[in-house]
Amino acid sequence: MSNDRKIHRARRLLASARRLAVLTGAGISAESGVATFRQPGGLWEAAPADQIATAEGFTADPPGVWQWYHERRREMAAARPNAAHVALADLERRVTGRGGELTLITQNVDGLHAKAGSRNILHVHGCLADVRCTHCEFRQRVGMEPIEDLPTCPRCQAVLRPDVVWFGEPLPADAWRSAVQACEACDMFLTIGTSAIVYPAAGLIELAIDADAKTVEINVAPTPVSGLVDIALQGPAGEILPKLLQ
Ligand code: BV8
Ligand code: ZN
Repeated sequence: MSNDRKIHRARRLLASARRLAVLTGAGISAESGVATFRQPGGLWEAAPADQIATAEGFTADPPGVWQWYHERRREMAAARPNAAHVALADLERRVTGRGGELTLITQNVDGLHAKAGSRNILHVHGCLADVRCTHCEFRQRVGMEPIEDLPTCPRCQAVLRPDVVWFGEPLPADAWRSAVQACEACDMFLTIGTSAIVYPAAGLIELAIDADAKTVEINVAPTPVSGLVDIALQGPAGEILPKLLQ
């Protein structure tokens, strides 16, 4: 079936969906100039994830890991939501306006969904606008503006870390529980701009399929779930999502 026919089908499904769950990954921010992880030239090429995005990597070299995150925070501070983020915020208003609900589950830590006006957002991998203490309960929203190279806790002087989920770390319990509930109850599920290989987030797609929801993927390339979803739309999210709302 041609992409246009698929878009037409997905648009019709969206028009009648009442309980929507949406999972987004780095791809939805690509058109805002925020680097993705696993594409050629992506973030993981320069700095392998298992050295950078792990608690062990951070403990071994806090300044080095902070350096990498300062660079990403600078990129995110300059980034603006693109048409895909805006379309999702628009979709949330339409669905809630007709008495339905939309839960936006994001693996992204760039804060662009909130900037675009989305409200019901679950940051299952945390957010780079937040830091937390490596020793006590202190945490703070510092935004994306530059902070000290090696920030320390005002309470206990221990080094602060980005409040994001690293490999081998559990996801924030409340956000994860709400994400699972939303996917188990949804009648329609969209997976947008994610390579669908990082668990447990990628497992949400199978939850939605098992809940008999209508499932749609938007990605520029095939992923492990492209053959499992009802409709796999190939193309940039910034182009495809607005078409689904026309
Ligand atoms: C946990 C930190 C246990 C924040 C990240 C072996 C097998 C299976 C699993 C594992 C395994 N070994 C280890 C694991 C578990 C591991 C895992 O899944 N590893 C994978 C790599 C195999 N998971 C974990 O460790 C998780 N924790 O399991 O804890 C536990 C439980 C209880 C108690 C204690 C411990 C933690 C996972 C979170 C790790 N943190 N990031 C940050 O720095 O950003 S992961 C990182 O990958 C980001 O968070 C990112 O969100 C996530 C997923 O990547 P994507 O968002 O999908 O981005 P990617 O570049 O991969 O893909 C972009 C996509 O967009 C592509 O498909 C591309 O085609 C598309 N695209 C590009 N442009 C566009 C587009 N699409 C549309 N439009 C465009 N314009
Ligand atoms: Zn502290």
